[in-house]
Amino acid sequence: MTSPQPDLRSIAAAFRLCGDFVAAVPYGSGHINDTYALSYNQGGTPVRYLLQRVNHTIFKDVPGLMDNIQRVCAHAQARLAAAGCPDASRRALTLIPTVDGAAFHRDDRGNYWRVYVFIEHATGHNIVQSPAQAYEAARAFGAFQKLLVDLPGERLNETIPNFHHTPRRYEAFEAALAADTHNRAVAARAEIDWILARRDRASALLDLNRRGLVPERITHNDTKLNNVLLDDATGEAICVIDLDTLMPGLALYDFGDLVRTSTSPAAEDERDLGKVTMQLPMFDALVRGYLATAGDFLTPAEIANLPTAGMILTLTLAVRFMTDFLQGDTYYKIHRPNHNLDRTRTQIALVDSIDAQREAMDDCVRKAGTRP
Ligand code: ADP
Ligand code: GN1
Ligand code: MG
Repeated sequence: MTSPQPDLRSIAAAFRLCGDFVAAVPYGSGHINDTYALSYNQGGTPVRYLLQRVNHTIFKDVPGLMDNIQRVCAHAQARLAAAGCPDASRRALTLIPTVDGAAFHRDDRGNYWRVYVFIEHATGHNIVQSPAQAYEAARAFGAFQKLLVDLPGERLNETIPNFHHTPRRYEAFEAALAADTHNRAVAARAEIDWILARRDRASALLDLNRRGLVPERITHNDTKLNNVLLDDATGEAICVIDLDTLMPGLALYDFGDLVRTSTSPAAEDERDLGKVTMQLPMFDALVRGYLATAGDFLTPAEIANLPTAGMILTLTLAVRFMTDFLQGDTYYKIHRPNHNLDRTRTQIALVDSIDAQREAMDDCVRKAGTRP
């Protein structure tokens, strides 16, 4: 979102924050929202809060989205309290209400703002460093899905309809290609052809759902590695964050995006494609971590299709990044020319690496499924 710099101090004043405002600085590396760390002085002790402007161009029903988040955070906090958890505010996001008691603030320009308790001494990593990290991330997202199995109340709002609907993503890509409004197709011919050649894969996960093998669940839908905070001291995954896409979905979407973001030693926008590879020890750790918490409710088809999910989610992101490149970079934040094309290329390289190791990945899942 490009708009004049907001007056963060007055926006912060709309929330029930304790202490004296010190500073607000941009924070994190998310592609969608605008995130700031707010520093306050609470009687001599420095305290931070996490302030976010929700991207309402992308999320068209912010009140509905915030309703989902409120319900899930309250459910998580109730569970933690019932379990006697001593550090519940580090283990689940806690919204701080506005001075009027609302979950979000709307400013005079129509922007939506929210504040969370800042989780200190924990990091969302952009690149996986060890199988232990992969294990922890998958364990945490599996536990998060499990937490939501018995969420009371109505079906959650769909914050972005058809978010992981790969055939629809292909349709959007084909429309962008036909329009080619920025005359960029010529610069990406090889990548476009690669994507077109894999169109027949697009329905793989939806077909499993249609055949009744893979049920609808409540899923996170944006399980990239940096959306789970790992404790800086112990490496334990302590809190799942970025709940904007919480909605009905397939468990395989969540596992697939973990494979996409937690198996390669290269950044999502790495230009040296030789570095992009699906590392089997990371995949093995993801499978073990995920099954440790989700294994008791997943169906056999969900478990058997964990490798397919990794391939499909990575393919889908190749399609989405390419679509945004062709449309002139209107969706994802970019920080250099061709950024979305670079991101597309890493996804393509990762799908190729997954394809090349498919048998070994299937073996991994089979072995994990039979371990005690
Ligand atoms: P985006 O949708 O733009 O990715 P996120 O909700 O993931 O936004 O937030 C961006 C970054 O801010 C995260 O990657 C994480 O580093 C940091 N972050 C988000 N929530 C918290 C929190 N409650 N405490 C500490 N850091 C947070
Ligand atoms: C976006 O918000 P962030 O940066 O965690 C995107 C995801 C993509 C991801 C690619 C709402 O996630 O779907 O997988 O970028 N979120 C949305 O890095 O589109
Ligand atoms: Mg994020």
